[in-house]
Amino acid sequence: MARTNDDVAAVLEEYADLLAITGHEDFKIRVYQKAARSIGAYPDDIAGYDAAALRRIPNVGESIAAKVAEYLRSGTMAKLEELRGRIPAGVRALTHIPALGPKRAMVLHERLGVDSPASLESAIAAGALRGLPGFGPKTEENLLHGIALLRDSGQRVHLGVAMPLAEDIVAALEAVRGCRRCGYAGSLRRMKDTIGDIDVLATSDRPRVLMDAFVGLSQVTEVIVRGDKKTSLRTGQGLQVDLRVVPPDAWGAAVQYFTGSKAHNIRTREIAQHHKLKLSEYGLFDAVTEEKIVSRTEEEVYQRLGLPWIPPTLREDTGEIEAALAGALPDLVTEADVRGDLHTHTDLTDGHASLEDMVAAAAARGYAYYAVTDHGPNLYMQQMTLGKAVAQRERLRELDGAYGPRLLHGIELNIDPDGEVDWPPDVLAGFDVCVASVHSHFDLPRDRMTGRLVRAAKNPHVSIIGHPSARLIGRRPPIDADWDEVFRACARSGTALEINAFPDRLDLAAELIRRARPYGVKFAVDSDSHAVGHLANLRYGIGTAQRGWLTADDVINTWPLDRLTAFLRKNR
Ligand code: DGT
Ligand code: CA
Ligand code: CA
Ligand code: ZN
Repeated sequence: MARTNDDVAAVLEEYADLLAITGHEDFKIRVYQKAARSIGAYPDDIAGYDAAALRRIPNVGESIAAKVAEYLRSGTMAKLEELRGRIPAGVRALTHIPALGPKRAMVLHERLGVDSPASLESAIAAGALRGLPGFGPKTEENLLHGIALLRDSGQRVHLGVAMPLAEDIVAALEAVRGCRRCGYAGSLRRMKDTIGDIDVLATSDRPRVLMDAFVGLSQVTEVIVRGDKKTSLRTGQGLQVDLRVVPPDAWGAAVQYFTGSKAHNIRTREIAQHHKLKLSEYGLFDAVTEEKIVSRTEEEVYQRLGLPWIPPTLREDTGEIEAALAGALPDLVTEADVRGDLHTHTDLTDGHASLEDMVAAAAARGYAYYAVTDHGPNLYMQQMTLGKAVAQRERLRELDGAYGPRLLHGIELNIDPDGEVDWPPDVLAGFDVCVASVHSHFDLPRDRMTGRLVRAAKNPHVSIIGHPSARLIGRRPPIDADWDEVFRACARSGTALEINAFPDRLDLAAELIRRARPYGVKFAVDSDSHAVGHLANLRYGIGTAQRGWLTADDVINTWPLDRLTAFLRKNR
């Protein structure tokens, strides 16, 4: 997705937040939020657009177009600056605490002078909220939980933020004269679901030129440290980026070292010592003579340690060293194995693109099949009806094959607190694929939550449980269930668990995937796209699947269509 669009979307969201804090009408706030989402999802880069061009974007009216044009021209918006001047940044941070809306954040600011999550914590501890209307003891508990959640997510960002930024930086550095190789390492290369900082590695005989280019990047707002071996800086989003430059022949050793994880590296160093070798970011050396043995490629480094090359997504010291020594590393699923996407939306519900545009984009990705799964009627604000679904099905059948992929007509059902879904069996039977997801009642007691998911899995029409834990990274914790019980039910009933590739979900998470696999559970790696640009998020889901040690055979949307459709029918 285009950088400018994300940038503008963030600015409009901030503006909407500030409007909410200053007590503006809900409808006005929603207008900005909707525009933010539309611009974020708009497929073309809006850099350089004028107001007239901006107005062609859905949900962008005259006054927003003018503000955005001003921002694109000048890098700022007068109205936004005015509000920023009135509201301390910490108060806006308060609105990001789950369980605290903007209105109540403003009450806390005005009545108690609370101006950050930390000062709210102190105020609660001091009992300052007692007696404030609308803040009972239960609220205090929720707020403390919300603050903890916010802190856990810390300054870490999800892959959807870090990856495009890292790719832009790598591309910019590769273009610098004297740069021999450049790539990202660290948790990003391991495709961890959250990233603390971005580690970029380059080889060059002239490191200073690279460092100059690095600190001169447009994304940089602060240089933290600058040296010839390592330079660290901070971007506008507050994210730290480290660049390390090593001599050209040290690439393999350096990328192995800085990919980590720390725990994995401790093991590889131990193995080196065991062989009377010494492993560093500069190479693998003889421990006695200090003579360099290998350093050019990762493969050589691993090989001299008596190991096959280990995929970065496995490098967490959770069994990959033992598997490598035993010749039992999994043959991991890759993005190239994927033949289709089984959970996507259109503008019939909350998607931003038409059926035709989504299907054309799926075709451009070379998919053999593609499922459209708009929201079922029980997600009331989406206003789905059976009539609309059937009309969509007819249109989809007309388009089938016209663009390339076989089109599957699906629906994303809502699992109610008892495990029931939106429509009766005879209606569900009309769909090619039913995804069923939890979209409400996230706090049921464990027993009820488990029963709910098991019941949904046993439904003969439900083929995939969508984003099974319902977590939103940094915003909502996973639901609590007896997952082993759920996995058993899914394996027995032939229901796939989704690996939702949306970067703020990545759900199931890798740890649960790995725990589910031995039960014989199958998985669907889906983009849950709400816009054309989201289809490419699939790679984050594949990274997560790899971190869960999955092979292509474990993932139903790598299968040929006939095997897939047999699975989706669940022996009905
Ligand atoms: P993150 O940034 O918290 O998401 O996680 P990582 O794994 O990217 O960690 P980071 O950025 O601290 O370090 C990058 C890699 O460098 C790490 O995975 C392993 C390697 N490394 C090995 N030894 C050390 C060390 O002593 N200090 C640091 N900073 N990195 C080390
Ligand atoms: Ca890092
Ligand atoms: Ca780092
Ligand atoms: Zn959903």
